[in-house]
Amino acid sequence: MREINREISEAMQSGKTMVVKKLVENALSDGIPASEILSDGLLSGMDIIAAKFTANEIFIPEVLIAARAMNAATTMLKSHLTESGVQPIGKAIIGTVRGDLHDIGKNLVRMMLEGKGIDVIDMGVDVAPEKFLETYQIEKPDLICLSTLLTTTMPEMKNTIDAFKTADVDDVIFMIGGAPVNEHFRESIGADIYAPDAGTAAEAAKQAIFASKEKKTS
Ligand code: B1M
Repeated sequence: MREINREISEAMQSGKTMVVKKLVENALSDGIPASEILSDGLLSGMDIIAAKFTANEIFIPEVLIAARAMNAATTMLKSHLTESGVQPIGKAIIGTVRGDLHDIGKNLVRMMLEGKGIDVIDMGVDVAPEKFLETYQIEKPDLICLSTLLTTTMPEMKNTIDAFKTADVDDVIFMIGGAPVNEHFRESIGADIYAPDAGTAAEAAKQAIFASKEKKTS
């Protein structure tokens, strides 16, 4: 791993937002690809945070400040991870489901979707099923993207899909993701796509939008 990515990882873990931002700026001006800064610097640092949190070596305040630094840095990488001037191929709504406040993974998925030329409406965290439905009715997106990190909020994914069924909305594609969910869970709640990571999510979203548009025109 490059030294600067190690420094980014360490500063992020300590929650030193200003230092992380400066290091990311330096790395970008040295020509280090944004994707490498993301994977070797930020995501590898968050893996260490996750392991320490699980082992009770650090607690919520430390995780929270690291997460703030992580979000600030990924925002800086956004324009480098997404192609500018791309004509939108479709529209998506994304949000973390009701009861869940985790947003780092969701934010990465949003950026990657934008990178594929998808217009994304980010509803933030703790989004209730009726809020997803209300926004769907205004925005009419091709895709609804649900994220969750907590096992306790996994049922909110089903509640959201059920709210659409109850409202007789069946022409929307549901994509789900987040650490506790998997393909088996996707099937059990009637979602259309499960993606394990942001890159896979973006490619799957693009393919699904193309397939749905082709179906509608044929
Ligand atoms: Co929380 N937390 N947390 N936390 N937190 C976890 C998730 C946990 C696994 C840690 C642990 O105990 N080992 C655990 C959940 C256990 C469980 O449910 N079985 C946990 C817990 C328990 C909690 C609290 C309940 C703690 C408490 O209060 N006692 C509390 C809950 C608050 C709430 O939400 N109501 C809580 C709080 C927090 C912080 C606020 C401190 C902070 C979040 C800050 C923020 O997000 N702004 C936090 C963090 C940072 C974590 C860990 C350490 C890291 C999560 C993360 O950002 N990972 C996490 C431990 C872990 O994940 N191992 C943990 C990096 C991120 C890039 O990965 O989000 O997985 P991830 O996203 C990936 C994929 O999952 C996928 O793509 C992303 C990138 O490739 N993906 C999608 C995600 N969404 C997708 C959607 C898609 C497709 C792919 O399509 C739509």
